Amino acid sequence: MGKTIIVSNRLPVNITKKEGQLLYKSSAGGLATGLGSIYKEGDNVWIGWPGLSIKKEKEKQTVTAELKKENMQPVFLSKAEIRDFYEGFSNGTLWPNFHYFNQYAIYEQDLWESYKTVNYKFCLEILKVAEEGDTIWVHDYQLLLLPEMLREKLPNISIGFFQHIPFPSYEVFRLLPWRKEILFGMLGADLVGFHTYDDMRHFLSSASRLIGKSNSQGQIPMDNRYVVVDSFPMGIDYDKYAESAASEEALERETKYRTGLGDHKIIICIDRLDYSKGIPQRLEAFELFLQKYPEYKENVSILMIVVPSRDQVEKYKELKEEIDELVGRINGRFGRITWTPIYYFYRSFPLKALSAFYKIADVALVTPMRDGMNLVCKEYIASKIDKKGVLILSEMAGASKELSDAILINPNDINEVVSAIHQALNMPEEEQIRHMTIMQQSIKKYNIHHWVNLFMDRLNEIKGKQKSLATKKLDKESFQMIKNRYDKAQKRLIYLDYDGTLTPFSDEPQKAAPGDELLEILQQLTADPLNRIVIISGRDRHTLENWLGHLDVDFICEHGVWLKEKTNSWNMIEKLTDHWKQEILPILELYVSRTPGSLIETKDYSLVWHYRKVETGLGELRTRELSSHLKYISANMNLQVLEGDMVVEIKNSGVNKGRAATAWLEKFPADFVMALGDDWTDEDTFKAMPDNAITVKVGSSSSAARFNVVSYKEVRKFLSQIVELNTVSQ
Ligand code: GDG
Repeated sequence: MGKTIIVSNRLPVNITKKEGQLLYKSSAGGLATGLGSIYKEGDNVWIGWPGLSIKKEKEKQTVTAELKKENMQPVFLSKAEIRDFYEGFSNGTLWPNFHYFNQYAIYEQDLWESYKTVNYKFCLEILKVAEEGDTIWVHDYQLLLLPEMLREKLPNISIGFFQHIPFPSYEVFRLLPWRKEILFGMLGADLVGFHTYDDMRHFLSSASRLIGKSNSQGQIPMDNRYVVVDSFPMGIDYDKYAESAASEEALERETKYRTGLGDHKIIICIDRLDYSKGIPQRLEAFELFLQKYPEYKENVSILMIVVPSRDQVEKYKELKEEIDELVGRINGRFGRITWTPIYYFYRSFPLKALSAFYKIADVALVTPMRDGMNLVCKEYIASKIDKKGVLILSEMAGASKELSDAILINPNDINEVVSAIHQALNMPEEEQIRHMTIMQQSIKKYNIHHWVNLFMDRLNEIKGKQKSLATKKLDKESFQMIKNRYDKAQKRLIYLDYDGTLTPFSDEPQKAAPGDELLEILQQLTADPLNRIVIISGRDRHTLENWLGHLDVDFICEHGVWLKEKTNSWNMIEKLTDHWKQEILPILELYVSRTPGSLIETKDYSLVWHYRKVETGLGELRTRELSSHLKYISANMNLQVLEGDMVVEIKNSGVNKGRAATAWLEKFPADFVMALGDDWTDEDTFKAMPDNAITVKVGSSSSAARFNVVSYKEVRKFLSQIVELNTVSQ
C-alpha cells in the first residue's frame, strides 16, 4: 500500500508571528478534522500553503521542519503569488464565475499565468515525495490544473479531485477564456467529485460540449484510462458539534447570552464575508418582515456573525460597507432602547460560543445566493440537542438537496423569505421536533468520516478496475513475443475489423476504400497457407465484397449477420427476419425530421441512426429519447437497441461479432489466434477469444484487449512487420 498525499491551497494550520516568534495553531475546520484520520498516519502527508508569506530561507527551513513533525509539507508563496494566484485568479476570476456572479469576474492573462505557475509549484512540491503506488487527493478550485500536471509526471498514480464550490452551468462556465485548459486540468484525476448531482452534470456537460469528452453514466474515457465523475455531499463532524453543544462551557455561555439578549426570539446568521452568501438580501428581507409584521418588533432579533474574509479584495470591501450601512439603517429605523433588531459581529468566535449561539437560536436563516454545500446549516442541526428550532435554507445551497425538512426558499424572492421567517417563528414545537429529528438522523449518518471513506474507497475501487482493464502498449518486446508465436504456429486464425482498424474512420466511402498499401498487406497475409484471415466488420456485405472479395479472405459482415467463407456463398448466422424494419423505420424518420444533421443507414438486418453531424448535446438528448422510445416499442420484437459512438443501432437480438467469431473458432481451430479492432463492437470479439489469443485495440480507451496501438497506421506497420513486408510508409 502506498502513502496518501492530501493537497489543498491552505494547510490545516495557522501560523502567526508575534514579536519575531512563529506560533503554530492547528485548524479545527471540518475538512481538517475529516482528513485528520488520513494525513496524520504513517508516511502520509498534507501539502499546502502555510498561510503567511515568508522570505527568509532560514525561516522557511524552520517552518518546514516544524510542520514535518505534524505530517505537513509547506508550499511557500510569495506576496505577488498570493496577490495574483490566490486573490487574483482563484478569488477574482474562478470564485465569481463558479458562483454565478460572472459580472464580478476579472479576465486577466497575467493572473492566469500566475495560476498556472503556482499550480506547477504545487506539482513540483508533491513530486518531491510522491511515488507510483501512492494516492493523491487534491482539493478545490485553486488547484484545478494540478491533476493533469501530476498525471503527466506520474501516469499511473491514483489521483482524486474534489471541488468544494459549485460547478456552474455550461452557459456560465464557457465564458471563461481558459475553460478548456481548466477542464483538461481536472480530467487528469481518476475521480472528480462534487457536492451535488447538479454540479456533476454541469461539469459533464461542459466536458462534452467544450472539449468533446462525452461520458457514459458519469465515466469519461481518456487516454488509456477513464475518469469517474460523481457527487459526494460533504458532511460535518456531527459528534463534535453535538458534544460541544452539551458541554459545560456552552451551557454557561448560553445562560449568559440569554440574559444579555432578553427573552425574545433569536434568528441566527453565520457566514464568511462573501457576496455569494446573500447577506444584504437577507437583511432587506428582515427589514420587510418587520414592516409587514410590526407585532414582531421587540419580539425577535437577528444575531448575525460575519467572519472577516478576503477583505483585501475590492468587491469584499464594498460588501462590508454595504452590510455595515444596512445594519445601521435597520437598527436606526426600528430599534428601541429596550430592543436591538440586529446584533452584528464582524469577527469570529470560539467553537463553544458558536455552540451557545446555535442553541439559543429559534431559527437559523441560511440564505446564500449560491453555495457548494454550506456547513453552517448542518452545524446548527447537530447543535440542537433538544431538537427545537427551525432551519430556513436557500435552495441554492448544495445542502438543500439533503435537507428537504428545512423550509426551503429562493433567496431572490424576498416575499418568500419574509413568509418563511413568519412560518418559522410560528411553527408548533411538535412540528419543529419532527423535522429536526429527521434532519439530525441524516446529518449524523452522512458525517465527515462517512464522506472521506466514501471518496477514498471509490478512488481505490476505480484504480483497481483501471488496472484490470488497462491495455499494454504494443512495444518492441511484445511485438517480438507475438512474432515468435506467429512464426512457430501451425495454424493461424486472424480477425481484422475494417473501419478505424485497417483504414481511417470516414463517412465518405471513397476515403474508406482500401488503397494499394492495405491490399498489399492483406495479400501477403493471405498468401501464407497457414493463415485464415477473417474480415469482421459492421459494414454491409456488398461494399466489403466489392472492395476485398478478390482476396482469399472470410467475411463476417453487419456485426455478425452475414458470414462468408472464402469463395463460398453468403450465409446468415441464423434465420433472421427484417419485417420489424417497417415498424422501426418510420420512427427513425421522425427523429431525422426533428434532428437536422442526422441520417439513417439501412443494412440487411439492422437500422442505424447516425448523429455525428448533429449539434452537440442535441444528438445525445435525442439518443436518450429514441432509445427509450425504441426499447418500449421493440420489447416483444426480439430486437436489441445499442448506443454506439454517435450512432444508435437496432438489430436482432443475439447478433454480435463475438458470436460469429466463436463460430469460426470452433470450425477452424488454430494455435495462433489474433483479433484487432477499434470500437465497442469489437469488444465482443475480444471477449470471445481464448485466453492465449493476441488481442489488439486500436485507440487508447480501456478495453478487454491485451494490447493497444494508436492508429490504423500502426496496425498496418505491425501487420507488415509480422509478414516481413517493407513497403509500408512510416
Ligand atoms: C466552502 C464552500 C462548502 C463561521 N464562523 C465561525 C466559524 N465558522 C465556520 C462554520 C463553518 C465554516 O466556517 C463555514 O463553512 P461553509 O460551508 O458554510 O462555507 P465556506 O467557508 O464558504 O466553505 C461551501 C465548504 O467549502 C465545504 O466544502 O460547504 O459551500 O463555499 O464550519 O462553523 N467557526 C468558528 N468561529 C466562527 O466565528 N470557530
